[in-house]
Amino acid sequence: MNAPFQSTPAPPGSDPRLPLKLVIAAPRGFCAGVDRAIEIVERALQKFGAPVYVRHEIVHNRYVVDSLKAKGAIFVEELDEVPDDAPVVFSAHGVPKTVPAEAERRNMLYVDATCPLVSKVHRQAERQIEKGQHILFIGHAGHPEVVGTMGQVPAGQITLVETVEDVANLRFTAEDDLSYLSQTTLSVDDTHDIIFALKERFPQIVAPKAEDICYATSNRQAAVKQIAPSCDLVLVIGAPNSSNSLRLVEVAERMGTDARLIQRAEEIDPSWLEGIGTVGLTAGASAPEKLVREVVDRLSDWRVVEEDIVTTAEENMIFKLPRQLTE
Ligand code: 0O3
Ligand code: SF4
Repeated sequence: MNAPFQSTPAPPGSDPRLPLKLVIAAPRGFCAGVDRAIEIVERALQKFGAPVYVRHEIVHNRYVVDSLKAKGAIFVEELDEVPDDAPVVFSAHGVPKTVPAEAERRNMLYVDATCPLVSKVHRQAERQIEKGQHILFIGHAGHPEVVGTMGQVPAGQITLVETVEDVANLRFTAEDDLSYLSQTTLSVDDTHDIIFALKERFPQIVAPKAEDICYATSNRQAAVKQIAPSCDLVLVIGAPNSSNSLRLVEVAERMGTDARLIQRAEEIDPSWLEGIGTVGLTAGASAPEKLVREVVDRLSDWRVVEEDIVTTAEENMIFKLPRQLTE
């Protein structure tokens, strides 16, 4: 005898009749530095053939890394994992000076995919040291960009500052020659607070020529600020080790809106949508647009999604590729 037909109950939070407003932030996702870094690996694969080694994740995104692995890239953390005769690309986050120095000593073929906006901070650090200033560097300890930028100058001439509290504990005086710089992917608001505290304690401190937090970081944060108040939940596509993506979650939470960092659509639990009418969606600078569409599709499996794109800035930045790969 056939079992009586039973329909599977819809998961909590899903109701195919209920509309879900989806507010998609713009700008979101890839920035010019990430586009360039990925293209560098792809062109290096075409020019030199596989395998091409990449020191550190080219950008902090598993989907991007896996796609490049499938084309023949091999990801390692340190240069000593790369054979002398294999080409190697340095990640978009930048490297300390010791890394290209070692590559040159070993006569290696290397391509530097450091974002030009990170390199600009590197050059500023060198100039500040030449002027005899001690650098107070605002950033997150252990992040590869911080390791890279701090590694542009002699160890005793740069001090990491992570919080406003750190400023109070610095052992410098109002007579010391000081300047500051920052990581490019920080919270705009937190960094302003730290800079305010630095200027209060050290009125003589020299500021960088232009703000180090990059256009992509600040545009993505401003877009989340704009959409978060009208959302019940904000989804941020990005990796747990992606500084700029983590900052987007913080921005939404500070606006009083629940926010979740997800790497892929499959991580979304339909129960998150229970009682929710509006979801905000954005993506960190290292998250491909394909993953945004994947999220829209998954939400559409459960609810009637009405998309609304909110644009707070236009971006048209493009960075040149290294000459090694265009000649
Ligand atoms: O620096 P962050 O962890 O945000 O790096 P991502 O996620 O790879 O994004 C690209 C940003 C970058 C390469 C440094 O500015
Ligand atoms: Fe460059 Fe900014 Fe993108 Fe970092 S987030 S890679 S600094 S453009």
